[in-house]
Amino acid sequence: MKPDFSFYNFDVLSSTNDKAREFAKERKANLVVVAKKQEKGRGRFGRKWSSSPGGLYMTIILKEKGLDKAKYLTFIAAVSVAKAIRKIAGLDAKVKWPNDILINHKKVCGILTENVCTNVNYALVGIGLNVNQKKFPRSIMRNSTSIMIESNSNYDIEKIAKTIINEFNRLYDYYNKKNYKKIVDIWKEYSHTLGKMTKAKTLSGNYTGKAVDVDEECNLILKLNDGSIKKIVEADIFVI
Ligand code: BT5
Repeated sequence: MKPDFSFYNFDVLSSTNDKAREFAKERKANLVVVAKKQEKGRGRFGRKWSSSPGGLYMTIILKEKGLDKAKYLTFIAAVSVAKAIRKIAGLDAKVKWPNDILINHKKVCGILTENVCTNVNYALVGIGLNVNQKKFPRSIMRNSTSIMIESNSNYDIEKIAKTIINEFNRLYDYYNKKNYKKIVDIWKEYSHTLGKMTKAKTLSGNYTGKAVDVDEECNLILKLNDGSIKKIVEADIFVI
């Protein structure tokens, strides 16, 4: 059965993922925490997420199927955002492995999925989407964009949030039914990455090759220049 998500709205939070963690510890799930701005928005590996007013900052709290399954939630969230952008703004949004959404090769959204482990496990799916911002801090200006910048119009952030959650709910059905292959297949339809020459920066070194596939465990498969195949589990990637 599809969950009925309820929204909890805040003007300012340190991070919607932190507030969601508090709710999860109180055993609350199927909630969406939304803030108009964040004071300490974060990305993967403790990086900063620029969270000025005009963006959408939200975290979905879900009961987890297993800690190794959270990556499918990241994929579902990414596709939901891409679909919502296409529907509302008519822009060609694409998903970049593993957790970004791009418009015209620039980052419009990032996703941060975290876990809360008690005797019931929860997943916190954090989504940061640039909606009505007109500019960004200098350090990220070159590679960032917003729906406003790309379309020259302002959008109703609440409506976008609801559209994303509707799309998410539809895809979440596959997750509930453990149809993980379907999730990966749908993600591939929106992929910016596949078929492109790509550099992957991992903790164990850098690899350059053609992105030939994403496997059923959400790993990126690169065909390196020497013809060998390299499975990338976690990395930052750059299309070259
Ligand atoms: C991400 O990390 O892309 C995940 C971002 C998740 C943010 C949401 S907002 C709601 C929830 N609450 C939180 O505290 N977090 C989540 P990563 O792949 O590590 O990318 C981070 C990098 O993206 C930064 O180092 C910058 O280069 C860039 N960046 C930062 N802010 C950005 C923005 N607003 N738009 C585009 N790029 C940005």
